[in-house]
Amino acid sequence: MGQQRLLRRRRADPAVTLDQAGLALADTVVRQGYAVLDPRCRAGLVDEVARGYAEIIGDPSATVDMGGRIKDAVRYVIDPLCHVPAIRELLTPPVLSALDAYYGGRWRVQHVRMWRISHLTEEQRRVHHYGNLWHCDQHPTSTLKYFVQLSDGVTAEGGAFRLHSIPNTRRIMRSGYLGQGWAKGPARALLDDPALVVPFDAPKGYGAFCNTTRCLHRAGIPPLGTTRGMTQFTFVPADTPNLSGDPFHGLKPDPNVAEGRYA
Ligand SMILES: O=C(O)CCC(=O)C(=O)O
Repeated sequence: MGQQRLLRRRRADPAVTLDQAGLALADTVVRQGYAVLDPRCRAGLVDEVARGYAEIIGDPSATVDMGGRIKDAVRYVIDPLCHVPAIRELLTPPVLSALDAYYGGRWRVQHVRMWRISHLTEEQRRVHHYGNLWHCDQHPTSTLKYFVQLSDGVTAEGGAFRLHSIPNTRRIMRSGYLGQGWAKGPARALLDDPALVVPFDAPKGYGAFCNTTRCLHRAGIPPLGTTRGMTQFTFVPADTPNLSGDPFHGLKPDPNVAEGRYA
């Protein structure tokens, strides 16, 4: 069965009780492919997570540089749940409700990542380093990612993660987008058209759901002398609801965050 059909069936027959706010957010994600939200974290949580990130990202024993060409252009934390346990709490009730509504109550966390990207010169940014070129991920279309901003002062012109809605992605795909870093015709201008691009320039601690398989997206380039941090939760459908009450139950560190792998 196709992934979109599977999700439609599950949403029509949810395995858990859903709330209106979750349904509204999930509906936006279904139609647009993304939704930006204030996850209403408890007081102090965002600072605690940001502090944890700042401490661990400089620790060579807990991180791995994974840039294909310039190794330290992107640095991942090897086991973010272990090093910054407070990130568990970023899956707040509004986030969980949206996931339940999107997956009809049957989903699981596939992996959790945390990374830092660095500045690239004009010359360097023409080729792939860390998702800096417009692309769609190659995951099943039922995969959903939840990004949480870890840096202050992220701007649309600067290092913001940015995306196109599903309808605009379709339009760009049909007007000359040929692949990562490769577009001709109208698509070239549409890709970076500020009227279409959705920048994730929300404050630290805010979240963005994005279906990165169905939405074109790319990392912005942090200004010279700055970096930008992000944490990301990846969700996939599950056969049954998670009754343990712990979305991270049994989750192992992501094997693709390692020397020589491609995250
Ligand atoms: O904005 C970023 O840090 C890169 C995100 C990205 O391109 C991806 O997750 O595929």
